Amino acid sequence: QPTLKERLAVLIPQEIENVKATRAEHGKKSFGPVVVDHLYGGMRGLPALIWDGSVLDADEGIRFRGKTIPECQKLLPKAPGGSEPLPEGLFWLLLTGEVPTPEQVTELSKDWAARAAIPEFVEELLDRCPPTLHPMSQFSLAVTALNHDSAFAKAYSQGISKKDYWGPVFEDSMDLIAKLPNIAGRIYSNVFGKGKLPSIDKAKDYSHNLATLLGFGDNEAFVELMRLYITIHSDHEGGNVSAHTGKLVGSALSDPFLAFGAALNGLAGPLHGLANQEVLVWLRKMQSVIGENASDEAVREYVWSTLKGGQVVPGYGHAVLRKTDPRYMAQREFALKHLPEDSLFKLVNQVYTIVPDVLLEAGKAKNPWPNVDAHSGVLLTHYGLTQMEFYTVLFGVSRAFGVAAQLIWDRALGAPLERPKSYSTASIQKMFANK
Ligand code: NMX
Ligand code: MLT
Repeated sequence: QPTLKERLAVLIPQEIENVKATRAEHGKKSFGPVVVDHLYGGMRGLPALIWDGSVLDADEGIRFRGKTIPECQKLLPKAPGGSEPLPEGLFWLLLTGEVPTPEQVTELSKDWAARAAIPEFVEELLDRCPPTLHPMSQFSLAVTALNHDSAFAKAYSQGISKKDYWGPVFEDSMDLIAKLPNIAGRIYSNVFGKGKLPSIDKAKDYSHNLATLLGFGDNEAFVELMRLYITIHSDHEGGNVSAHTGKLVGSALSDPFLAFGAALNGLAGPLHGLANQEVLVWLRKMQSVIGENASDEAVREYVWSTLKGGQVVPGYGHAVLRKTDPRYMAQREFALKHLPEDSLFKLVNQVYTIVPDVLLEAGKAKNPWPNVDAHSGVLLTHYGLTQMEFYTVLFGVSRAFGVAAQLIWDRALGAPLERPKSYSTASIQKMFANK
């Protein structure tokens, strides 16, 4: 059976021809007009990027290479005795569009375990960070520093030909993903005083090792949660802040460590990945104000007070989605199976029955339904991972899968430097005067 890199080497020339043919046939076709509001409105809905791993439908949610989350849960290989997909298989799917065999997934687990060690100077860098530095800042520092050993940066400085870029970018991407559990584990241990890190077990899958490094390796349900969590957070087409940032920075031929370090800085914003931390902060604050087991009316009033205070309700709304996020539903299914009686899960359900109506009544949010971040913190809290400042780091470990897959394809297909056109308000006024 071919390895992932061998399979890619076959697929790349075919895809180069496929893109050529697509451009020859459709290259001059229009998606419709670009209007001035696109420029002021955060480019919402503006077709601008190629992203092959996944496409988001406003009503149906994400499909990874055409497959929904339930389809991935069914089709991708699982660990012996497990029922959630192994993220190794999802990475294979994102990169190739194909479902790997269990043997191919096992080889990927082994490959990543073999690449997992981080350089000593990166360990020292993390050890010197004050515990008060947000885990996401530490994460981005460490990932950026991995650029020290970038195969692509080295090959570029030695004059590698454009047609060969994808090889070292593939190696860097594999190293990047493989090293994230050790980085995340070290940050968790340093910031939350968890003591000496265990080492990677080369016979275990990626999620099992991540769980072990966080101190939860003996809890099989938590390991399963990590498999589901990494699978569903990996990719959300190309326009979200982290994915787009990674692609943009990669387009300057910055190596995958620099590109993904930048992506993490975007993920660290409260309207994006940090929302999973914000949800827990908001829920806890609500409990401190209205008490536990509060009535629906008290919850409704609290939601209104959040809106009246000029704040957003974290975990609700989306720039593209217009229905409940299927990633929320996948986590809800997990909770119903593993922790139906959890009190925080019950609160999340209660909030789910109240917030959409309030947001609709308030009349501003285009999507009143919950997104992925409304649910993840509750699951982590249930198993004892209660440090909410850490939650976005786990989102970041997962997002590396989607960003890395596209970086490899971008370099394989010779994607150009991104450089859209910008305008000033004065220039727009001048351009459209008397029109
Ligand atoms: N609570 C309160 N107001 C909201 C919310 C919300 N959850 N969602 C949207 N709005 C407001 C939004 O702030 C904007 O107000 P204004 O006109 O005063 O600027 C108005 O509704 C229209 O915004 P939309 O067009 O519906 O949303 P947009 O595409 O601009 O933003 C989000 C999308 C996700 C940034 C926004 O819904 C939001 O801030 N949600 C809460 C934060 C969150 O959960 N983010 C995580 C997203 C998923 N992820 O992981 O990245
Ligand atoms: C994501 O997973 O990136 C978020 O849902 C945000 C988005 O898609 O814009």
